[in-house]
Amino acid sequence: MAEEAILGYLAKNEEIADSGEFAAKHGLDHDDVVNVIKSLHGFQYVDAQDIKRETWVLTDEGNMYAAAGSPEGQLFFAVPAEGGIPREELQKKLSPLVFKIGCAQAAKNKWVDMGKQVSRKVKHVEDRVKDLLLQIKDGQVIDQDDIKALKGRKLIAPQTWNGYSVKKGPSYAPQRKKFVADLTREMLQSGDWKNLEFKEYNFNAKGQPIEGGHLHPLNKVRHQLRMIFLQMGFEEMPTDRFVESSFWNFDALFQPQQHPARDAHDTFYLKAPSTTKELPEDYVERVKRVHESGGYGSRGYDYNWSRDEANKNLLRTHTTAVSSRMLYMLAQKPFTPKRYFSIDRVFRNEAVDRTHLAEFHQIEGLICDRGLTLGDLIGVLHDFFSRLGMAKLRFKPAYNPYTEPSMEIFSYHEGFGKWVEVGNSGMFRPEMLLPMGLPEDVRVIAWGLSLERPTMILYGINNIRDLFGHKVDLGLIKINPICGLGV
Ligand code: FB9
Repeated sequence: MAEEAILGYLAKNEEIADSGEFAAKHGLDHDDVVNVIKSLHGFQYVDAQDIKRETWVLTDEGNMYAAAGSPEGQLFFAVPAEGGIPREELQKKLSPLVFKIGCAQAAKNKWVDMGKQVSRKVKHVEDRVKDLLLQIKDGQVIDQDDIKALKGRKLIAPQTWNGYSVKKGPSYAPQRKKFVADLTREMLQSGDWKNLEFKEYNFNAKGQPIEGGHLHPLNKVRHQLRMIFLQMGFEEMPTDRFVESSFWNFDALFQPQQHPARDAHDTFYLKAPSTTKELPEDYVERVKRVHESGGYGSRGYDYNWSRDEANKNLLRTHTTAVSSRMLYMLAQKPFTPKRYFSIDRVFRNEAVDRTHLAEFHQIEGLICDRGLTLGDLIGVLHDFFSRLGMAKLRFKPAYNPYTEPSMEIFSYHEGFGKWVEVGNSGMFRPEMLLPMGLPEDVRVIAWGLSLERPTMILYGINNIRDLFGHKVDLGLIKINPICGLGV
């Protein structure tokens, strides 16, 4: 509609001086005209210069008086021509705002006498304010003093009117050529292609965003760590069993039954199924004995070991529970050296804070072989962590119920400019290994760390809730960089 009008008008006229007048003259909505001009300008059918004009528009109050008359006008006509009207009476006839302003203005214009009885002082009045407001509404230009007065009464407000003057453009045509995007068989057969305009290829067009799956940063780091373990000749342990018995999670690791980690406010015990179905009875007997009275050179813990306690089911607190199962199974066969690793969820009934949730992913590595020493452990830790980009390590003696000696591992983090605790390690106690049936000279060195800590540091995530759980912003999952570990 507007397009034909504009292109048609320019066919016979040099220019459209003012899009506003043009729209008014052709009964078109100026906004439509502006949109068409912008589009025609984009395709160079026309050359549009924007013109600005300061105009005045009525405020909401201005619109009210343009419709109903100015307050003073309404007040004057509410006063009977003869005899006047009691002030209260008059007040009831008008809204509080109109009455208040009306009184002031009508008095100022000496139109009425504002006593207890309100009466007219003149026969007839012109509601000039209303007329002026209507003129402005109609886009007419009025005298500056009147503008100032109406503006002063907040009945009008300034507005910049944007329009265009339009001339023919370099690719002007009385009608917009239909640009076709594709050359079709029909066009070739009909020969229509000869007088068709083909749309230019926009080689900068972004194209449809290809949606696809995105790996969570935790899974990217997990993948890199798996690659590192596999490259170091480790086998992955099956970790799909979140529910474990206290026996494999604690007792098999020679962790005493009254150890604080075993009480409810550190461990999630299950209401159902509350107890495990079966355990290797002969092995259980040996674990009971080593806890109660030792053996294998150990004097044990000297307490009454409870089978019921060992039977309790829980959410595993560490993947070391998987290591105990795997080492026990290994001991049931002729001994062969093994390198095992696990990376999966563990659950701890701990206070949640910036770096701790009630669950995290534990990474664990262990090497089971004859005559291994602490030196071998330190050696493999240097090998493992150097592949994570952490070459400078320091070790601090530590304590775990299932390893002796034990060491906390620290790495110097260039970025933080300080030593960061990057894990824990140790040599599994004979009280753990020998009851399983592993040969005397077999030693098992092992270490553990979390998956969340390195991921938070590598991806600059400050609060663990932004990394894991229902508060994670999916945007992060979609646009996080590849994991540079081990590459
Ligand atoms: O992950 C930890 N720190 C860490 C690891 C890597 C890292 O990489 C950065 C890119 C540079 C940064 C930090 N930690 C272990 C150390 C601390 O964060 C510690 O405060 C929290 N620990 C968790 C347990 O919290 C209760 C991290 C988790 C942890 C601790 C110990 C083990 C596993 C996970 C273990 C073990 C073990 C020991 C002996 C034998 C077998 C397993």
